[in-house]
Amino acid sequence: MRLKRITAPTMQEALERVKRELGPDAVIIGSKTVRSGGLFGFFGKPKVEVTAAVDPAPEAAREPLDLKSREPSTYTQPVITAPELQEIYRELQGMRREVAALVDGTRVKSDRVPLSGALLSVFRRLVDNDIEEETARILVEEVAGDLRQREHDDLAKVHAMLVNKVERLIPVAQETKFDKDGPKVIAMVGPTGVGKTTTIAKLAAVYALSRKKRVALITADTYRIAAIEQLRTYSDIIGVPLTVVYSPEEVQLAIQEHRDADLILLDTAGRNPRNPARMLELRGVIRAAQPNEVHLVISATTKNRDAIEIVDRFEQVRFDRLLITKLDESSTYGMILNALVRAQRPLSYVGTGQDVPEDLEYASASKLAHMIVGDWGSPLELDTTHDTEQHVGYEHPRS
Ligand SMILES: Nc1nc2c(ncn2[C@@H]2O[C@H](COP(=O)(O)OP(=O)(O)OP(=O)(O)O)[C@@H](O)[C@H]2O)c(=O)[nH]1
Ligand SMILES: [Mg+2]
Repeated sequence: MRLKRITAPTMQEALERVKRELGPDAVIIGSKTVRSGGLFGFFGKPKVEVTAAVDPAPEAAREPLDLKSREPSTYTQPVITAPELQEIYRELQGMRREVAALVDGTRVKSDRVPLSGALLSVFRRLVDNDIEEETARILVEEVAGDLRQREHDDLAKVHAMLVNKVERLIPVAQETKFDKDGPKVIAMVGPTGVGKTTTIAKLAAVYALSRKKRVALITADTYRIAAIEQLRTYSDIIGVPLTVVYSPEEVQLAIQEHRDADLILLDTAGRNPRNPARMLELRGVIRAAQPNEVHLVISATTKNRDAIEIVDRFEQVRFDRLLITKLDESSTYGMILNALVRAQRPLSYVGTGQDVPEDLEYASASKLAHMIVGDWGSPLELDTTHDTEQHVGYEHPRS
């Protein structure tokens, strides 16, 4: 039996290659989704890996049967001719292929659910922590592949590996570097009420007061009178200038006006990502400002599906970093991983409360990975459907 492993972007393409390379008699004996390229092979595109087997062609396929040479010697006229026999053989081969394809269809599905026992419980815990099922499955499958079978129940080991893998999936943006070529312009965009203005106030305070940088604020949020007042209050307290702009042209003028600053923070109006007209306005502001960095601000309390939609819809505006606020208000953090996987942009800061400026931190991949995986303080409920082995309660590896 000849075995061959084939990787292709889709199952259909993989099957076509199997047919081409191994012939129509090949039987699929396994398939799985693999990822390559991208960060840790994870941000790369999923591919299908198919293992196929083919038997050397039976003699019948190579040479016509010599029925005449067979016993009994009294044989005079064959009931069936060699060409007819060949035809029947071909028909049988065709049926065999169809059956193989049917079996393969079921196999592909069941291969996608190889988790059982401890690993299934771990998978469920990740999904409970709001990690998308597909991501959770890939993570657990990767951990399972890296560990020996008997280590799958060692939850301390599984937890540590998962944290490590999640950590490697969290790209963190480099800190803004200042140079003498003019100010760095950082813009905040995002849905309404996520903490854009508060985060700008926190950054302004940190850079102006602690780092002694020349900071200027620009707000394009003239949508609500209160929004201007909110930022003006911060600018007065921190002691940095604020310019209010009413059009994309005015944004350019304001940036010009503050050309001696080290850092210009541009606040924008919160936008409902489902409102195309408002999103276009915002795009106009960002295009005019040409910021060095655009941070898409998302609250950690956002539902998974909404976070994905926000990421997708803000693509048209432009963003190069994700900034997560209200970490303190959420009890699960899987959404952060989902948004990162979707956005494929690094994380910049995380907001951890309402206090200006102390409740702002640089994103830490390790800290977030622990939060996303969860600390599994309580023993996991083991799934015993497929695995009846007794399980010992899990102790958190850090405790
Ligand atoms: N708990 C918590 N609250 C926050 C955080 N960041 C901002 N907030 C609060 O969220 C509310 C909205 O904050 P804003 O900064 O006005 O939000 P925004 O995105 O500028 O809102 P719009 O300009 O109206 O779109 C305020 O009550 C903030 O104090 C955070 O990290 N944690
Ligand atoms: Mg605001």
